[in-house]
Amino acid sequence: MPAEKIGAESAIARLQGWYAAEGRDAIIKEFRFKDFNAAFAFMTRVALFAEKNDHHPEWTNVYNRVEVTLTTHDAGGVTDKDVALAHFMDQAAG
Ligand code: H2B
Repeated sequence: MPAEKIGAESAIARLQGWYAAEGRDAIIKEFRFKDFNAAFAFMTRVALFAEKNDHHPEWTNVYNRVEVTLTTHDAGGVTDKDVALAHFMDQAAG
């Protein structure tokens, strides 16, 4: 059974620094790090968590920046799985 859609607005109310995407039900945050090494270390930690939970980010990396979009493809929008992944990312970013 797919996770239940809660929507971007109720997700960002439970998070810090995330905002709603335009044109789709998703949440976005840009993380900035000291350098590429720090950014990639973050991505590695997140990748292991994502794989363990079978829930994966859409993201791009340019040097020390990682821009992340979270949504649950199976549900067609934001679910508790995205909130959990967002919380993990916020902690992993320190
Ligand atoms: N990640 C995200 N963000 N949304 C999904 O719906 C999703 C996923 N589904 N990772 C998983 C993988 C699914 O495709 C596999 C088959 O379990």
